[in-house]
Formats: sequence, structure tokens, C-alpha cells
Amino acid sequence: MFNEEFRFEQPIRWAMIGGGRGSQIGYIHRTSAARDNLFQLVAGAFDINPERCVDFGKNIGVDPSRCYADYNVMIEEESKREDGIQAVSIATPNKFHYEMAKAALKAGLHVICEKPLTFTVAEAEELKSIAKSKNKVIGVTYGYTGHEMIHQARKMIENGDLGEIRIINMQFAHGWHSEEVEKNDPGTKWRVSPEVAGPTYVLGDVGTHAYYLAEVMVPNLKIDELMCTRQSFVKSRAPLEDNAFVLMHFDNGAVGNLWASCVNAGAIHEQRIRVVGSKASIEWWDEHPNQLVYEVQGEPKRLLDRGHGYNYNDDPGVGANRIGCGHAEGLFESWANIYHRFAIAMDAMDKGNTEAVDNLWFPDIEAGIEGVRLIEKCVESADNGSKWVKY
Ligand code: INS
Repeated sequence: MFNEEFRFEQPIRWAMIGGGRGSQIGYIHRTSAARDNLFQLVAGAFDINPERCVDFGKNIGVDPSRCYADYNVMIEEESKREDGIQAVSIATPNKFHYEMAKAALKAGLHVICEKPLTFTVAEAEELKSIAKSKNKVIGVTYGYTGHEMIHQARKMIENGDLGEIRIINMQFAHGWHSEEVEKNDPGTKWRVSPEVAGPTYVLGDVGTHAYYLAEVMVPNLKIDELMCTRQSFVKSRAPLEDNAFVLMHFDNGAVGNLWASCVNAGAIHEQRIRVVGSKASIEWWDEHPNQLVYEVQGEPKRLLDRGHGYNYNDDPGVGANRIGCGHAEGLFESWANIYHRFAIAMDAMDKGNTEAVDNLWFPDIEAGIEGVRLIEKCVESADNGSKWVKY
């Protein structure tokens, strides 16, 4: 059972950049960070409009004098205070992630950032080296990867329950942008604008989620080469794709495919992952996150439920399995689990215990870098006649 009594002497003093009024993702960050009292929201650059920033911050309980329209001002002013912020979460359009993360790290703050972390691998690597030199943690919010059933799958694969892994079938293919909805929706508009979104739309926005799920479940699989084709079915989105297929060869002979789309008309979310081994397969679907399908060749199909004694549940201290079986856990619990781990990593880092940080699973800088690498390689392949590219 989840240990509610796990606390720090003081919660980590935390701020957000972006995620202000009307932002769904901002709310998800805040509720997840607040869940276990390991973070306390004390400041924010929630909005570039000064009045809206202060008004919003005040309404959610932040001292108005610590609501800053300019994130650079926030970093500077907060560094002058004895009780200044220690960590910051970045929930802005992609374009700003790199410069904001860099400024925060340089000022000695831990950073949590939305995906994709940066536009290029070189930028992500630079963030990694700044974080290392400053002894700071970078976390990336691949939200669903904190869900207990993802870690159940990881453990089953590690234990050999599936046999040798042969095929990984990944997809995040929703249908919400089958039409040109961006005409009336700023949240979609920036996602289809290369100068703000970066080199891809769906590959970065949703494909990286599905890919990282696979990385968590099968951590030892490395891509050897991949091939990608991408399309803009809504023409005005070109050169950014609203649909993409990727084929992968892994270094141990396994193969994978990834379908990233926002034009899968009629589909709600369709983030799914199926891992096929020589003996059995498992499948997880984010719309029914509490169940893991487990199919052993020649045996009746099984549905494993979250929280049951037959699951591995081996890591109760760090935030998995918050409530007994039968009750549904979902996106918020999963996000709270990763925020819980971000907090543990930051605390350990502040105490100089880098070994503890290295031994703790959480979506870290490597997860961020690999997401950006996937994007870079997919673009290289797709924009060169869908040729196979070495990883
Ligand atoms: C998707 C989805 C993802 C999020 C994307 C969004 O609709 O909700 O979880 O990361 O940015 O476009």
C-alpha cells in the first residue's frame, strides 16, 4: 500500500512556467505535484500577460508578488530570496523548452519539462551537461509511464514471462484533428506550426509517448535502424505531419512499428502498446489503464488487474499502487507517481547522493534525449524518401 507518511522536512519549493488559465496540462502538473505534499507551488510565470498571470496565480493560491509574467524575472527575483524556488516545471509550447530549461538549470534549479524536450539532440545533450555540472535533475513528463501496470509489464518482461522479445507494436493515434480544427484552437495551432512545434507534429507530440512506454517496458532494446513515412492529410499542416508510420529494427533482432496520428477519425486516444515475445504477449491501452492483457500461446487470454496480489507490486515506497484493486487509477495517479519520483531524485541530488538518483527509475534526461533522437531520425528518414537510417 502507498506510504502516505513519506514526507520531506519541507516540500520542494516549486514554480511553473506556462500552464496558466485554460491550460489542461497546467492543471495536471499542479495536481500531480501537490498530491503527496513533496512539492509546494510558491511562484509562477503562468502567463506572459501580467494581469492574467497575477490574477490566475492569486486564484490558485500563489502570492501575487511571486507571479511573474517574465520567466527570467522570476528566476532572478526568486534567486534573491532565502525561500526562493528550488525547482521549476515548464509547460509551454515546445519552442521555449530549451531556452527556459537552460536558464533554470544555470540558475541552479531542478527542471521538469514537457515533451519533446528540445528541437534537437544537440540541445538536449547540452541541457544534460549543464544539469550534470550543476548537480540538478531533469525530469520529462511522459505521464502515463508512472502507471503501475506499465511497471507490471516491465517486470514481467524482465522476468522472462514473455520469452524472448520479438515484436513491439506502438501507437498513439487519436482522431481529434481529422479536420483543420487549428483554425479555432490555439492549442492545436502552435502544434502544427514548425517554428513553435519544431520539426514534427504527431511524431513529437504523441509518438514520443508511445515510444517511451516501450523504452520503459523493454529497457534493454535499442533501435539499430528505422524507416519513417509521414503525411499531412490536412494540407495546410505541411511540412508537419498529422500521420506517421515508423518501422524499427532493434539491435537484438526484434522489430517494432509505431503509428503516430491525430487523424485516426473516430478514435479517442488509442495509445496502445503490444509487446510480443516467443512465449506470450502483453498489451496495454491508456483508455483502460488498469488492465493488462496477458496472452500465453495456447492458453486462454488473461486480464491482469491493477492492485492485485498476483502482480509484482514490488515498489510500494515510490508511489505505485496507491489504492487497492478494484478502484480505478489513471492519468492523475500515474502523473503523481512520476512527480513523486522527481521529488525523490531532487532530494537525493541535493544531498549529494547521485547513486540514488542513478538507481531510481523516472523519466529523466535520457528519456528526453531519446524522444528527440527519435524525432530527428524519423524526419531524416521520411524526408529522404523513407530510407532506412542508422541510429
Ligand atoms: C495529446 C495527448 C498527449 C499530450 C499531447 C496532446 O492530445 O493528450 O498526452 O502530450 O501534447 O496533443
